[in-house]
Amino acid sequence: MYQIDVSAGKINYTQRNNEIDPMNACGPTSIVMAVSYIPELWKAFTNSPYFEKYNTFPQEEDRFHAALMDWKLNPEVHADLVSGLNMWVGYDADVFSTSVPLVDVINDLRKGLPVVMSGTFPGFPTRMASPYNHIVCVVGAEWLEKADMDSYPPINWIVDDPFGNTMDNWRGSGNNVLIPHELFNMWMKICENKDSKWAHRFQIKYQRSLVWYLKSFLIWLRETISKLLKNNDT
Ligand SMILES: [Ca+2]
Ligand SMILES: [Ca+2]
Repeated sequence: MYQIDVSAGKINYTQRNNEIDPMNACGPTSIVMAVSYIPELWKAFTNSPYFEKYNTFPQEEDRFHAALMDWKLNPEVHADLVSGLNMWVGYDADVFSTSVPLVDVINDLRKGLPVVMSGTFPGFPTRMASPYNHIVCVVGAEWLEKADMDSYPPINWIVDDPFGNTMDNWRGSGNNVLIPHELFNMWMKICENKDSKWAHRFQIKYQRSLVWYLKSFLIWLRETISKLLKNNDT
């Protein structure tokens, strides 16, 4: 098999050990995991004043989740995940659409960019009573022959699933789960529609706005003053 894997050599994230609402943290965990796989975007994420502001949480996905809640954004709503990440990094890093062709997802992977996607999973190999709406980070694809790598569809998609192994009812690690194309296409929203999928795609060329810098300065000022006051107290 010949693979593209944009997560190769990178740390895998699980939502199960999160401090904030782990059962419903697939969105923030998948977004932060994807961001961590893109060096330029990770730099923008960790340089943000919010990264320090929420540093009482050791895990980056909890920091992001806490910020979403402070900003009254719903971590299970795609538009809110987009607003949250873009506010955090200061530019339009996350572009969400409900009509992304899977060919475009492959093209992003070829450029080294993961894609965060949403699906309705019936449960595999054991079907669950009700399907599970879930968000995962798509990190690659694989083909049988090297010469096939330019073609579509791939044999398998490679997914970093924050909840666990998608192909074993989420038991065990969700790192680099191989999902056959037919199942992937059926489970990803819009389900059973070959052309349109829900996907967060990431942009790395950025221009932060003056407003963002001003906000960042105010956060820094507030944090610095509160630290100074604390030091004076002790
Ligand atoms: Ca975690
Ligand atoms: Ca991985």
